[in-house]
Amino acid sequence: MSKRTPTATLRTSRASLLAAAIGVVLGSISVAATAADPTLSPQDYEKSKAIYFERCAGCHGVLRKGATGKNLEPKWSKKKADGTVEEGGTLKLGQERLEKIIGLGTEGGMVNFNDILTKEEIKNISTYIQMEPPAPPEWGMKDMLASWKVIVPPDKRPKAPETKRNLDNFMSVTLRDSGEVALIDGDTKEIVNIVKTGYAVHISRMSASGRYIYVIGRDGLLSLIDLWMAKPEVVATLKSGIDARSVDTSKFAGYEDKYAIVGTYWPPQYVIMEGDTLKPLKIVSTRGFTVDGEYHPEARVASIVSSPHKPEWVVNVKETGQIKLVDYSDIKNLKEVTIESSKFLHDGGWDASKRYFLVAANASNQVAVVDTKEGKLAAIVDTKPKPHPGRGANFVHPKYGPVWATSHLGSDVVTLIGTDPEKHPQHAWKVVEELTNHGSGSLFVKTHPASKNLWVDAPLNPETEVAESVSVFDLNNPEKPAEVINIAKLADLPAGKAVKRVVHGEYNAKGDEVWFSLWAGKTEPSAIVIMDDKTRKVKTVLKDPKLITPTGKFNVHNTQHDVY
Ligand code: DHE
Repeated sequence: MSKRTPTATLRTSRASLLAAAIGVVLGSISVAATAADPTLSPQDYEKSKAIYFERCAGCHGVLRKGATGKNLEPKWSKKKADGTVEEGGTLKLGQERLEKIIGLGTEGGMVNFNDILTKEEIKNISTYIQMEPPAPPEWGMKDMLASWKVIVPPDKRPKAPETKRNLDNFMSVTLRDSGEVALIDGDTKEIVNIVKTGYAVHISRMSASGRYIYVIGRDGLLSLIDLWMAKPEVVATLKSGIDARSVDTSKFAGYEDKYAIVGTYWPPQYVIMEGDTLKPLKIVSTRGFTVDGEYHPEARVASIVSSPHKPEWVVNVKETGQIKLVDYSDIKNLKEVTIESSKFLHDGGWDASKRYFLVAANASNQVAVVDTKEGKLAAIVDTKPKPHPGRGANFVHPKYGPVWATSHLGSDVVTLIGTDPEKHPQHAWKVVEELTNHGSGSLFVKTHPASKNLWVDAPLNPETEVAESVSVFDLNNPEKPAEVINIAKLADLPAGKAVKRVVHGEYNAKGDEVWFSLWAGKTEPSAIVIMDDKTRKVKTVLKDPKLITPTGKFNVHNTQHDVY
């Protein structure tokens, strides 16, 4: 890559709303650009930097080396197997082409941004990515301790639940663009509270007891919510990093509610903390070598899952393809098993027995399977482009026995992988069937042990009709073509500019309702559509104006017990 002469040092403008929202990542950062290169005014640069962090870094990386999304460095070169060198980069693609890709999206799973960003923003971000990427600062123990807040200490919290509500069926709903979660009573459908959490809040996970919800924001802010309070509130926070996506807790017997772990995208590391106060205890870097033996400076932590059978977390390192089994029985003398799998690890879930963890290596078009009993890789399964399971879906296939399902960002199939090496060894870790989804651009599949349906979304499909619909498969007869239901129409919201993307089905605790989010623009009405699982008809639509950009929904029971 070409070296450039730094000509300007740009500082975060307090006036920039977005920049303020993501805090320290946008602190003072040097920018390298020469007069001949694409340039932006300091204000547009700061705004584009914030948009890049908010909308693009997750897929393309802070250093823009690419993962789920393509490499976006201004210039890159790579040696091919035949010894020739391939060159590329955003400078080569050029302004016009970049604006087109960002505006319209691609069939490969890149969403169209023309309903999310203004024309001016698309123009500026296209210029911004032709400039050298700035590296954000590190984030160590001193920074974490300085950020750590215990708002209600454990001894001042309730000794027993202060509510008669059925906490087992609460839903923690991500309100993505307002940086909040809505706590909804799944039985009465009332919003019990809306609490402030991290910016562009991402996921919620439960403590083993079901009392605490851990919510991670993209800014690395971890919020701990105590469900036992009459009105559940945030009782502790920790800024665990600068950019984060995953959190889990210690679920093995004897360690319930004792520890939590956050995996960060930047800096690339994980942090272990006390479960009830969030006091940080240990930070472990994940920078290192890929399965190909190349050093990667941005080896980000993607999914984390907690074993019910051992004091162990499965920590998936995206860029390196290394899966860490982290033994939390002795934090001071921490033991890690490092399993080589496949690069670009992203999201995944347990098989029905919770012995095997299946994780999408999405940009490698593979699913890696870890045998957590043996502490070994069980298989790497080739799939259609860009598998994206969420946590996947487990069911017993009438022909192939127990299977785990994933849908795909880059293909319109739903892949079924056999998961029972003991009773169905001929199907284990093989793609036994590919069902046809109503489009590509899918993010999540969902079923429940009490259900005979498999629900599949496609929110990132560039076609509005597809993005606003779901496919429902009959698990008694999976080959039968899916019923396609336009969920957005059922909500009967006023027409707006933004596509009402239907995202993330989540069951209630009993498994007789499926909740879908309509993820529209920040200033446009959104909703949660609750479907009756048996009849596949709409049951209720939650349209409260406080539900701003709802996306992920985490049912307490299903999240606590990994039911999917
Ligand atoms: Fe997610 C899970 C990363 C964008 C909603 N997402 C995950 C996980 C990772 C991840 C690593 C697994 C966590 C775990 O299990 O420990 N997500 C990323 C990204 O890097 C990406 C692609 C881009 C980004 O900039 O963040 C991204 N994710 C999104 C969204 O835009 C979604 C659709 C809406 C939102 O609210 O952000 C979104 N991601 C989710 C949800 C889950 C998730 C709902 C949990 C699924 C579950 O059922 O458990």
